[in-house]
Amino acid sequence: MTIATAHARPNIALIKYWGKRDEVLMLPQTGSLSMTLDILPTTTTVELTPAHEVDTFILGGTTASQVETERVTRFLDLVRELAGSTTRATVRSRNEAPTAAGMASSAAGFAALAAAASAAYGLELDSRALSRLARRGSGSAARSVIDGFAVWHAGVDDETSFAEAVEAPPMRLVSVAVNAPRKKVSSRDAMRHTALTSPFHSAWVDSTARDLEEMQAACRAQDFTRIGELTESNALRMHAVTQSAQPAIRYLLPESIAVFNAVQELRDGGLEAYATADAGPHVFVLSQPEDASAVSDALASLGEVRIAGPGLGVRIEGQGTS
Ligand code: 2P0
Repeated sequence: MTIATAHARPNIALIKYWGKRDEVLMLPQTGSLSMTLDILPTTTTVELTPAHEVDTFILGGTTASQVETERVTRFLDLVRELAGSTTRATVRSRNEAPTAAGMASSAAGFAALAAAASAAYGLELDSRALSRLARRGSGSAARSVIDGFAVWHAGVDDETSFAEAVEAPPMRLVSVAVNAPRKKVSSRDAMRHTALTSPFHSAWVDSTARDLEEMQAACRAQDFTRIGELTESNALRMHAVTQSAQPAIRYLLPESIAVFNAVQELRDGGLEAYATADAGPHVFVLSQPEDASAVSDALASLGEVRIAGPGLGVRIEGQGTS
């Protein structure tokens, strides 16, 4: 194959990844657990261009920056190494999620790039190998390879650090996009800074490892209440540890806190909902499917709301010779 297109969607972690133990292999300090969403897809086409001396990266119809293109080239180098190729490529990617605003666009982006590039270069990778490859582009991308709910095993080396599907009860995530500017600190820099400077980081790592065990047990038991409690407390701890770095990193804005408060009030009123947020100000609210509309209506005055269900992992949508 010399051209291939893949679709992937973002995922939101219910148990978060925040810290690497190996920055080259992209091994996390803890495992994490996520829901791949059925909204905001990324579509990526990789076309081999034997006549070119460099890779080209077109993002949303515009030539990407040098920094973005270098990151894609480093990732394509891994694929070329696996395929025994030196051929350059043109990558065209379209993203429905707001890039760099805490909507997990790098997860969908690198899951789609891993699938499209491996197909274009003629590799046949199973889901585990694709998850390991996507991880090298962006850690959370390992999880967007997988349908529905995924656990990313921290692992001890390249072979053992991959995501796979887990059973979970039916759930929805209501995204509440608050009005916010583009974020200033990337997740990658922020997690490194947190690990280096927060006196609480080791407590974060220890407690997240325990949270993941408990979350997997709650998923097996189909215990929505426990899943929700763990989701919200793990997210708040992640934001606490970033704020305990020196200097502090704050992703949550007053508008985000208002959503966490409103969710608490919904619970107090008998509507079961739990909030989480990634490295940005937007909030995602976990509910049972039958409650999602009520949760969404109740939060609509606080941001742009959208209900997401569990979505498909990465898929190749077309391939051939150009
Ligand atoms: C997560 N996040 O588990 C956590 C929670 C954001 C907050 O994974 O350096 O883009 O590329 O591996 O995956 C975002 O970080 O970072 C992330 P890299 P990534 O979803």
